[in-house]
Amino acid sequence: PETVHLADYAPVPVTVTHLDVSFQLDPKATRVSSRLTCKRQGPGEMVLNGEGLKTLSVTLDGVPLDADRHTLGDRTLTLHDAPDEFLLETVVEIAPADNKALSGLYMSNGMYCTQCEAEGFRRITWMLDRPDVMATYDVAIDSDLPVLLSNGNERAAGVWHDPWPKPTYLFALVAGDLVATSDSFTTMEGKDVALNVWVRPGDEDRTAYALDALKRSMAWDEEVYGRAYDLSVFNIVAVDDFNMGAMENKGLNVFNSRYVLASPETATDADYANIERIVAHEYFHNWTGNRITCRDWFQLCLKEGLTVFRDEQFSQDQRGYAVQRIGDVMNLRARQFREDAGPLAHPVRPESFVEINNFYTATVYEKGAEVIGMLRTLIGAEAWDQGVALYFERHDGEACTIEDWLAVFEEAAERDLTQFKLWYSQAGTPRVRVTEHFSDGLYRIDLAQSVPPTPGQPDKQPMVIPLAFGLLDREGNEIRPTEVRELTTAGDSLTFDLAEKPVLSILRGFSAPVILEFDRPDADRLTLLAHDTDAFSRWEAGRVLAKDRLMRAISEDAEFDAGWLDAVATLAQDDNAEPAFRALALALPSEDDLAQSLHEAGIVPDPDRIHLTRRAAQMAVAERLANALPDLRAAMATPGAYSPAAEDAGKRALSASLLKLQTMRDGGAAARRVYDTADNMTDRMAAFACLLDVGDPDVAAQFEADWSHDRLVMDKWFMAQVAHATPVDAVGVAERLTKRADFDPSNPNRFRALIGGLTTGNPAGFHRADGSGYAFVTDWLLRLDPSNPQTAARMSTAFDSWRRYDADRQALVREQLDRMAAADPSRDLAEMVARMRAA
Ligand code: HT7
Ligand code: ZN
Repeated sequence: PETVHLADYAPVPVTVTHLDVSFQLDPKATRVSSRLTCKRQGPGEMVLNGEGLKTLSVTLDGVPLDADRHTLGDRTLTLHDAPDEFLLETVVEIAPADNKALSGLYMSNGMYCTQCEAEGFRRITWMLDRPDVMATYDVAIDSDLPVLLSNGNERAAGVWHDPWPKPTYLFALVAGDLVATSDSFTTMEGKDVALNVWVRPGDEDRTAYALDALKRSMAWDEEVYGRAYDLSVFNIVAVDDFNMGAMENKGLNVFNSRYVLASPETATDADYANIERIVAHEYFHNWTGNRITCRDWFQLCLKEGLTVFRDEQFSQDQRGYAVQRIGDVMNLRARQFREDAGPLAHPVRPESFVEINNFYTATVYEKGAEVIGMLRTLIGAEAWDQGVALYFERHDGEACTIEDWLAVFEEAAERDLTQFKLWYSQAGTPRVRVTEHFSDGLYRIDLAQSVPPTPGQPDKQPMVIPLAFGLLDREGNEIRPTEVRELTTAGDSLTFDLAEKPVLSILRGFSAPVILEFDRPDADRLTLLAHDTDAFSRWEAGRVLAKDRLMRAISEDAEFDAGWLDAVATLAQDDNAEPAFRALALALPSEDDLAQSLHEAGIVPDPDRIHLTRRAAQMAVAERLANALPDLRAAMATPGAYSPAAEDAGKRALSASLLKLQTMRDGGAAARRVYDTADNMTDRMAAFACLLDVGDPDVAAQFEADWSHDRLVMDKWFMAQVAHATPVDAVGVAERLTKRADFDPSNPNRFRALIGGLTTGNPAGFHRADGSGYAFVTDWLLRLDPSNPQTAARMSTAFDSWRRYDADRQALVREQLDRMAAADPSRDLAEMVARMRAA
């Protein structure tokens, strides 16, 4: 398959400025008639994209095209001598009911919907399917279905006009038997906007939170970024079959139903938080992505990194800075650091790809957001605000590049960002080694940076790394508040005149996405854990202590010492700290995190040993806190009606952590009481997980009896059973569940719940030494791939850490990668497998 290179970008010789498209909907034979207003902007042939289209006619200015004036290929329609201005009309037929790839126009539970990012529009009709071609749209939908939606404003039933020029990837059409929950919003410019959340009949009592999140997002973008909405209507539609989380189509966002539907009985606090974040994310794209879009797909981070940065800011404002930031860093480390450390490592702005869908990654999204956070830290809030304002003013209506983005900040901050730009082109997580020296009243910090080699990038240059730090005295009093220094060379030093050696609090707020290598006394970490003014650093100190204990227990059989257990217990009981923070402080590093850290320390990780040692550490914490657990849990009660807001959610999070510890001591008695009396899904799921952990024989059947009618709740049921099976049983449990009639692999949520329950939720089960986990996952990837290559390729990343493990496991994984490569996989899966095999 062809590799696309950033360096080969060239604008189109003929562009499309307007599209008139009409749909006669039919599951097996939808007719799409389109009229493209085309305009030449340079010499060359016009090459339109199409995929799987049955072409019924092609005319230019009303005249059927002569054979010598065009070439109709499988995936291209080439016009050899197109005039300067013309109308190109095509009629094609497609079969949405047969489209199981969920890209283009497809059907989900009798409803028509589209997914066009990145290159799905070409599966609908012939078009220049690339983001730098921006056109206005008129859409007419002919169908008996009651609700007919597209982008823009509605002119008549099923007739839509979108006045804002947009690329094809933002096109959307939805048709179905849907019901709306509606509201309105008046923008700061005085425009009244109708807001609708469309769902299948029966789901309408679960839309209130998404609608509320939408209104809060609209107000926030006005207040913080001065950005107002620009159409008369904003529609959100919930779809059960969806490859990703949601899609920001202009004026018509399409969502995976799991990120819209919520009620206290069916959704957990985490679900609510995700709905809030994703609704905001898609809404924020209206400016960062839609009004200003990407010139080409290599610039994906231009919209995604920035929009993640904005949704993280929004969530911090809604839920509290510290807890949100810690959660975002945990997510970054779990997904992006892992990606950066393996064969799939790539720059925030990749330079080549085979299949763009494989680059909707944690690196582009989450590291992309961190890069923007660093930019803001480096230039300061004022220059940031000026630069962002200039970006909106200068580039509204354009398809832009990272160069355009950085140029506005170079101007606003009067600063050369050439070195900073390396963050976009160099893959790999930088290491910053910190060493301290103190003598004769002089305190010196030596800093050294390095970036590890990654595929295709053996040598790296030093980056600009903003290091936020502060100093504490030995009693934990802050003696120097937070300041930021920039590390721009391979090595540098900071010096301070001080009477005694201080306690350094460095990388406050996680000021750069780097790995700190800092060997320091436990006493310093304990001081930070107890006293640091920066909540992130406080949490981080506890995390480093825990990881150190776990790594030594795994590799040297070390005991869990009383000093550490006391510190954990003190924090768990610290009423001055918010419950959500205490819950985060109680959470031990994940098994995957430990496996990666052991690997980096030169120790081959043993998944079973990691699993058992982590459980032993939990047991040690449970014993240390034993007498306090019931009262502590009681203090976290949230009487009154369920509220998904951060305060109550934090109490439930701590309560769930404590219940897990209590279960280790009482065999599930407390969890059983919670399960039987819970009035919300957060508490019920926490208890369900505990009961699965102790092998409760009835709870899975009870849960099923209560919830078999609810697809989203049953996804949780599938996932939890696999994730909480013992490692020995996990593959068998997963296999048994795949045989059920309600395991429908063509539904990505169900597929991800079950297969992800094993690969992510149960690492020791996935990495069974007999290779059964690897073979099971490969079987299912190969079954899914022919119909849904995007999701198969995405799920294949489970294998990206295979080089960490012992030779036997590596051989078993290689066998499966070879099997996939030999099975004539899709372009999507083939690219992923090739990259992982190359390692
Ligand atoms: N921009 C959206 C990305 C997306 C997507 C990409 C490929 C295939 C299917 C997809 N569905 C959604 C989502 C976002 O980042 O907001
Ligand atoms: Zn996005």
